[in-house]
Amino acid sequence: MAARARALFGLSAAAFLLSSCDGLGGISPIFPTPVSPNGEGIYALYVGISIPAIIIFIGVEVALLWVVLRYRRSRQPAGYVPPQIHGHTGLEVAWTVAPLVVVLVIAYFSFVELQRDFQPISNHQMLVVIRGHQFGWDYDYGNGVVVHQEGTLAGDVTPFVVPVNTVVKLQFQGTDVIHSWWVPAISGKTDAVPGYDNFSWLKINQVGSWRGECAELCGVGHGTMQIIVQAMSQSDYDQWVQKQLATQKASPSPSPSASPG
Ligand SMILES: [Cu+2]
Repeated sequence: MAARARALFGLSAAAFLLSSCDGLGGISPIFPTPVSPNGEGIYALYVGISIPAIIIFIGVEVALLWVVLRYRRSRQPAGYVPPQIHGHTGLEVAWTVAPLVVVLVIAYFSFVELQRDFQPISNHQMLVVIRGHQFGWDYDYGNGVVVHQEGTLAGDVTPFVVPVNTVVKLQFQGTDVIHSWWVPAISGKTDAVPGYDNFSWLKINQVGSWRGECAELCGVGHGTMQIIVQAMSQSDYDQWVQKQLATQKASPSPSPSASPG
């Protein structure tokens, strides 16, 4: 009976996990296909760490089970004492150095990736200032276009539009509390902190839309802070800019420096 209940629970948990893959507004629990060089770098790093980690985990667990079963007390003569290795210098050095090497290799590749992804780059073709607020994101293109986006769970949020094949420098600011901008297919989590600017960048080589969300608990509306990044061809993007300029001129929105409401 207990086994059946467990099986049922396992099945429903699996069904929930699979059904939530493309749920409204959420991001997939499965790694998306990266579409920006930094997203690709993060994915490669993740795979490069995970595969050796899984191999080491399986190796340790198999060795442990083998020792526990093969050398269990009931199979040894009464009063048996196994060979003692306490104080064995060679072994002590080996099992100190081996994990140290593993951790240093992970640290090195992680550090290189972080340096690549979160620098204020200077070879960009476009700069967008992304401001996190309670609860949504503003995208300031610096040419008069400011996309003011309010978070919602009732459908899709206003997308952050970029042209394809363009290096876009991203400058992050927080207008009230700390938020974190995260689109897994494109970049790592970047905190939007009041009074301190963080930087990242993106370069998307295909037309499409990718989802993300705020990754820093920032208040009651945190769950509504969805992100949609939409990459357009350069000509579509230029048209989009003209349309934004026209509508913003028709109904001027409050300047981004206005006090948060
Ligand atoms: Cu937030």
